[in-house]
Parts: sequence; structure tokens; C-alpha cells
Amino acid sequence: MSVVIRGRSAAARCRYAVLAALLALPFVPAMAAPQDYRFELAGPPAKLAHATLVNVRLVHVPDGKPVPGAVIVQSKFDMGPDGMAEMGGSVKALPATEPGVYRFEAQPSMPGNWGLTLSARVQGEPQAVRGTVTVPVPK
Ligand SMILES: [Cu+2]
Repeated sequence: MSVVIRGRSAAARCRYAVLAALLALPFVPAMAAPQDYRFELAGPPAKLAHATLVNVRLVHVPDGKPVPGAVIVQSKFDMGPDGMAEMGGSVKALPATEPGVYRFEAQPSMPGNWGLTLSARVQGEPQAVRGTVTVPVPK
């Protein structure tokens, strides 16, 4: 009798092991994921007469390399980093001049820390890459 019980529990353990292996499969990092990318400020923002130029580098985190050819599909500019998320400013993407560096013309309405939230399509990535860069706007 005890042999049968031991046999059953071994079979149950085996089933759990198979189940655990199956559940773990989708999490095996077979390819890059959106969290493998990071947007970062490429130098201080440049103040023009009526706008602020912001350069953002998109980095592939595992190898630290800049990512050229991404398509910016969404950009949002607001004072979220200073607790004023409701204060928005217009922002538009400019043509890139350096591979992996994405340029934006923003209109901050006051000095302080602004957030530039971006969504981009990267070649070979099925999902959009998102991130927020804090942009310090001086007086
Ligand atoms: Cu504000």
C-alpha cells in the first residue's frame, strides 16, 4: 500500500515538474524585449528664442549601443517630474542628424523639470518601446 502511495506522489511530483517547465517557457528570453531599451538625455537641452531643443538617445541596454532607425510614434511633454503632470507643453520630433539620437523641439511654459514621454517602433521588436526622460529646463 505504501508503495502505491509513494508511486502516486512521485507521479504527482513529475506532473508538477512538467507543468512548471511549461509555465516557465514563455519567460525564456529568446529575443529582445521592450524593457531592453532605454531613452536617455543626450546632453543638456538647448534653449532657443521660442523653443527648447531636446536630444534623446535610445540605447539598447544589454550592449549599451545606440539604436538608429527607430520611429517615434508618440511624444508627450509635461511637468510630471515636478508634480505638475496637468501642465503640458507642445513637442514635435525633428529629423535625426546623428544615428540613435532623436531630436525634439519642445515648448516649456515655465522653468523646472519636464518629462518627455516617448513611444517608438524599433526594427525587429513586435512591441513599442516606451520611456520617459526628465528634461531640466533652466530659467
Ligand atoms: Cu509647471
